[in-house]
Amino acid sequence: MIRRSLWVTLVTSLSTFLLAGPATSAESLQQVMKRRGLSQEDLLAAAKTYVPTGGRDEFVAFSSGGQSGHVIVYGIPSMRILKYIAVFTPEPWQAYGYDEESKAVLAQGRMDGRDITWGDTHHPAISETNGDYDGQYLFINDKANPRIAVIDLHDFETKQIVVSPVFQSEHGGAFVSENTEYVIQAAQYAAPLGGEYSPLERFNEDYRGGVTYWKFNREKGKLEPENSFSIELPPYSQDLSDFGKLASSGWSFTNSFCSERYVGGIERGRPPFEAGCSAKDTDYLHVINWKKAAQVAAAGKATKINGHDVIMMDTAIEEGLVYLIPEPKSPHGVDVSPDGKYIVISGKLDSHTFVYSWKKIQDAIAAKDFVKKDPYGIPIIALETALHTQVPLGLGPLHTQFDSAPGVAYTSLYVDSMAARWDYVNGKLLDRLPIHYNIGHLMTMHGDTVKPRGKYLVALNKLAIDRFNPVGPLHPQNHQLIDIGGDKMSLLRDMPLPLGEPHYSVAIEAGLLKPAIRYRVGTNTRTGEISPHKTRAGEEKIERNGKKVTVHGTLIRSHITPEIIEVDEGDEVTIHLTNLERAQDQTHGFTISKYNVNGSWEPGKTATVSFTADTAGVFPFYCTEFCSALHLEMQGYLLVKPKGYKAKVGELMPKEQYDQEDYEKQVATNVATQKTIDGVVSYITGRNYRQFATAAALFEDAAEQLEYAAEMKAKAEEEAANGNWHSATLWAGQWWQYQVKAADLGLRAKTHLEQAGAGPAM
Ligand code: RUQ
Ligand code: CUA
Repeated sequence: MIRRSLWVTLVTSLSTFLLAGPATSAESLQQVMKRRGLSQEDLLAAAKTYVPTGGRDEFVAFSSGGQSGHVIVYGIPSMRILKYIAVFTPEPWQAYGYDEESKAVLAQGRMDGRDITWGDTHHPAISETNGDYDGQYLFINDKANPRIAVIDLHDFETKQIVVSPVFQSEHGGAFVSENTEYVIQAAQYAAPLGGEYSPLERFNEDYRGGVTYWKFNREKGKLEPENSFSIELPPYSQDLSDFGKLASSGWSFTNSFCSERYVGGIERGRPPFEAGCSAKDTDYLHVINWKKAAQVAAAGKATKINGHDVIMMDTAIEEGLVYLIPEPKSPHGVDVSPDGKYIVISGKLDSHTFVYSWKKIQDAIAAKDFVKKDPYGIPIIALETALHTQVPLGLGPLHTQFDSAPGVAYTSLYVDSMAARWDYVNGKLLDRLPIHYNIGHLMTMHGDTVKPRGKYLVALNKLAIDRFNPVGPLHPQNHQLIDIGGDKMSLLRDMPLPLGEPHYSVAIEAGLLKPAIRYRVGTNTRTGEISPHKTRAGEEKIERNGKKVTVHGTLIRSHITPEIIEVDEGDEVTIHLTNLERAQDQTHGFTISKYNVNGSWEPGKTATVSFTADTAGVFPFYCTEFCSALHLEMQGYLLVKPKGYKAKVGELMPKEQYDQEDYEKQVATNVATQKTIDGVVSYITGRNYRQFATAAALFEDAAEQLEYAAEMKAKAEEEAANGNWHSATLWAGQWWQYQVKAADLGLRAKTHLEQAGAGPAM
């Protein structure tokens, strides 16, 4: 009974721990500052970003995870990492790419019959309603393998991957229209549309760029390839894009580089791409009427390429869907102002940032005020005609984000390693702040919406160099948090990111996110539907059909049902498990040693693992999440019998060892435990605990555990009545386990109520 006394100690020490207040430090603030060499500014920055233990951040950021193929979620201003969302790449903890349900999502991203096990994620986009983030969905692109993924922010899981039917690479995605009607994906490196071969000699004739508008069905939470379309564009290396908003609603903007149409060939003695692609002084901004384009596609005027609607250039020109405007050399970002009246573009190789006027562009289109046509016949509006102003901000300007103050924007200066704050309406530089080092994207709160929130700016830096403790030649990434609430920008904090390389990120007011804490029991989380393999307590079974063995099992603290799975060598085994927990954060894992089987089950989830039992032997399986004090005991065996195995005479399960005395001892313990529990319960029910969400949830969980305890009690008593003392003792032990869990939860609820100063029940 050593284990039992340990339990009591655990429960008591837990409650003492919870009741004791935080340890007080004898050191004064001044002493700490001196010891750690902190300045007043450091302290101020710390105070502006510190979120006390148990506290919450004001904003939640979603950052691209670059080559990791993931999305990184972190809080602002604390810059604490909250989650990695697996998108294009398997991730074992979330079991993404390990259970059959998530494998099916990754399989949607197969290309040319090939599994692609990574992605180069660049630009996340939060779904919008009336031009502002609504917190429902997140989209992100894969630059290397032209794909877009849909993440449901109800559970932060990837639900869908769509593959471009026409492009060989992309970059200008994902960006959403004001009501998330469409998600944009622009090609990057030109190639024949649809993946055909053509020699580089035919670059100008056969190679093409383009922009895809993926139709989003909000009710289903899915992109609809059948209702999506593309526009064929010249082979100009289309780059970043943005949707128009308010004044420029219905239009979208995509810039480009290498409009020189240079094809490289350094090994053939030709100057490299970088020289040939930056020879001209300007590239082209593509101005596209997407609303009209959608009508043109719907009217059947598109050509099918790989079953996908493509509006060919001739049609696009004829229908007045596409216009070009020269833009500064090798541009990167194109960003539409919150009112939709201005379009900001920076050329990496031009020290000016250009502001175009939507009004002037519109007037030029209406008046057919074009200077000439490009080699493919697309009308070109003169730069002077469309330009509102150009401002010398610094060297290597890249991306722009907006402030809550009207007319104020922030632009990253890659070469100067600075962030510039400026007035894009009046063309004035306001402030510059050094960044460490080489800033790429930058991001303000809701900074690309119709309603930027100001407050903070995050610099997504390309290099970290000497900012952190060295960890070898591959450095962490560095996101720097900047206070933009005052007259001058001030640097608050460095955040090392050990996952790279992030490009863009977006940040939403935390209160706009409403993630679930549990699933309806039996949910296939990747489809959101109830799984046909949902299994309730008591419905667990192992079935055989020829060589196929199917297990329907359940997970709940602290056991896996079934605990013994016996198969024959060569059997194909499928295990469907359902996590029956309703309690918050009670995830269970499941692995079978040496079979590369791994899964994660959040409360309510049903998921499936499968394998061929091709190695005979004894393979322990267990829960991989430290879910409870008896987590280590959440175990079982897969027994794979070798071909032709014959049981030896006398093979028996180990002998029974408990008698009536043991049973009675256990029952006495349980009765005593119940007294303690009753005391806690009456304390809680005597208070207005329902007004304290945390306490109420803990109490609810405790009540559930007590129901299980009652079930176990009934089983124990039934066995005892039949004189099966061994079984009766074990069931009584199980009854006690549930009591302990209930006591633990009840005590936590009680402590919470005491600390919160709960009053008497009404
Ligand atoms: S891009 S900075 Cu996709 Cu700007 Cu990388
Ligand atoms: Cu369930 Cu550990």
